[in-house]
Amino acid sequence: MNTKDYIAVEDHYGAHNYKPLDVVITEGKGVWVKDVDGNRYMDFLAAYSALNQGHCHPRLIKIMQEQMAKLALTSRAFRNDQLPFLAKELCELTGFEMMLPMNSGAEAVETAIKAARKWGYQVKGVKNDKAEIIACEGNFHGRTISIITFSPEEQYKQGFGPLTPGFKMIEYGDADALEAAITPNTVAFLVEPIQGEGGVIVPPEGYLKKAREICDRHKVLFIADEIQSGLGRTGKMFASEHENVKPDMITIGKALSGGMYPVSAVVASKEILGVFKPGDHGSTYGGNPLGCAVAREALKVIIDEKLPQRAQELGDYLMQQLQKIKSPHVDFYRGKGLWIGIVLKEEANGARRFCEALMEKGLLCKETHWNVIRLAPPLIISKEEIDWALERLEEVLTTL
Ligand code: IF1
Repeated sequence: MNTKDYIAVEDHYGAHNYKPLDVVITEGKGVWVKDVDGNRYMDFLAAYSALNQGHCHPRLIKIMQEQMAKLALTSRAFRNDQLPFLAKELCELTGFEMMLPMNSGAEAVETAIKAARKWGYQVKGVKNDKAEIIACEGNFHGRTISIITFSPEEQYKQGFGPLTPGFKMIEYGDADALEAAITPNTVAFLVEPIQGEGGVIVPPEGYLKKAREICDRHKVLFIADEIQSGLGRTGKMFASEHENVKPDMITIGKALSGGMYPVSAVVASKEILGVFKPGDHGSTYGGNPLGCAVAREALKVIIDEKLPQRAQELGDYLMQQLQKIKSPHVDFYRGKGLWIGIVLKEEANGARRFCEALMEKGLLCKETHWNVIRLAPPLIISKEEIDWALERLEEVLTTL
């Protein structure tokens, strides 16, 4: 079987809710992957930052193998001996008091929404069923019905109604809009410190700090969705740290398991996560010993290998080198750490064809929106590997 055959089978039996680049990957190690035809590529997307530790990190393989041979799942009907440690270590890392484990990112966001609403009724005193949550234009928080309710992308919600009441949208990066949108029923402001799907959008300096102050003044919870921006990607452990902002709640996912297995979590204070009583919320796999064991090791790898610091230094280097490329197609570059959007001019005719050309040269990345090439390599990447990628980027950006 070759690439064509695999694609034919998938297109026949698999639902067509994606249009991936036509590369069928069969092996991965570090920043490198191999396809079924034996071609080698550098992965410059890292599964949307789930692979900050790189493909198949040896420490994560080892812990997975050990733990799965010992105990993989108990459900939360019983306790297991890994969850206490992940809870403690994640709280110590983030400076929060409590965590609640789930699996996918969307589930963590749903959990945060439920916690915020219940907190609104029990602590803030909002009347039952009146809670409002404010989200931003350009956001991406997942695919559940409630979350797509406040998606800015028509396609994500078209045909999936009826949607969920209780959400409001405001402009991203505009703190005054936040203040204006708050009512006595507002329980939370949900925001990505840097928007991923939005096109790697870094908000104006001081925005998060101002939003934090506004939330404090109105007793509104500040929820940072760090599922993509967290765990080192932007040069800090969490992107909110760039403005010294401490959210009331953080959603974490993706790299929490280093690509091994879906593990997500919400961290917050006891006042907030304490609203959950036995039976209020849960998940069969959430908090399972395999997921907890791999998450514990994934966090240790991020710390031991100084991935935030690497993202900072190598991200600065990548940005500097990109700026030197004289391309007729590039409008500008934006981003933070090892998370960069190459914004193309309107005349460039979209980012997709650039991603296809880069793939031909052995570099895998993915467009976002129509005109942004997003770069987000594993954070374990070396400077030499970045130079290798830069050669391909320069070639494609100057000759296509
Ligand atoms: C797909 C995007 C990235 C996220 C933030 C929650 C979630 C995500 C900030 C939900 C997920 C993923 C989903 C994936 C593609 C990807 C994505 F382009 F769609 F927006 F990364 F930029 N919060 N983002 O970025 O987490 O439930 O997926 O585990 O194909 O939908 P999930």
